[in-house]
Amino acid sequence: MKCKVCKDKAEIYLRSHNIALCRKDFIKFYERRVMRSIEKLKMFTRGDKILVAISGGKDSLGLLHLLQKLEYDVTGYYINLGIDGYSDVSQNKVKAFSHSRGILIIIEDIRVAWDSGIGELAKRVRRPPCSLCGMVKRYLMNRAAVKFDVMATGHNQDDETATLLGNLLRWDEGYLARQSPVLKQKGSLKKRVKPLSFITERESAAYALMEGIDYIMEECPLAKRATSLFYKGILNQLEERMPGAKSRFFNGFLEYQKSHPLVEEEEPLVACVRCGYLTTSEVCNFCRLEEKIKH
Ligand code: Q46
Ligand code: ZN
Repeated sequence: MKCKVCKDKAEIYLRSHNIALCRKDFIKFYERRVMRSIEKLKMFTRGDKILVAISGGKDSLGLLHLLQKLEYDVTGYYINLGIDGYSDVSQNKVKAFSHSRGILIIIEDIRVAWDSGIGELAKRVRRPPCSLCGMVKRYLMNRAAVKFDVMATGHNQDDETATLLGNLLRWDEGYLARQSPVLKQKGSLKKRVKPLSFITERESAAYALMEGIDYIMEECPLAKRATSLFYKGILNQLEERMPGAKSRFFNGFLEYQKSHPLVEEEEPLVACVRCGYLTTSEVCNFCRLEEKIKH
């Protein structure tokens, strides 16, 4: 197969775009699409200080790499969740990435404050690990983002589509209203953006490989029971039968949302009496968790 642009040997075929591209032209094509999302949705500009949340995986490291390449002002933010056989490997990848590219990365380790990893904590407070992990990560990221203008995450189109399916299956209006590639700043909670929202998982993996990014390939071992993986499997089966179904589903939702905006029932946000974080109750979930762990 030949590259549609330069007629050299193609390295990737993109079924949903019906084009084959060589390495050089795929990278250009990929970067142009991410750039377009950033500009069209006014995610950030070159004057903004951007905190990029990274896990050591292809999406987040690929995003950080791309934004540095495009000369944005970026800093990485990594949380070591203390997951056996996984977190230390991913932290090493993140450190090597930071050294080789001269990108500043802030590293936080939850074991420093709590003496145990997220799996152990989840057992202690009897909560599903991913729900606890999500809450802890959100809190720490928002806290770290205070000194920045915007926070970017590496969620790709497959992640967003799986989330959308889950939200629809539960008819969760609140989550549906908030599902967007751009979430505006709310008080001290900084603006959050997902520049890879229109990039598939496969494209993101291909970009990371072609750009020589050494990322952690294994999934988090605690993800095995995660429903999001199950939804991704279902959506991939759908895509197999009906090419383009995933992006039609996701883009269609975003279009629909524009003309029929769902109104999020907003509970007033107040500052947590312990830490000052914006929350809907007197004490935020994070401080409540700390308290539970202490006892
Ligand atoms: S890190 Fe945390 Fe994920 Fe692992 S425990 Fe679940 S939420 S799967 S993105
Ligand atoms: Zn608090």
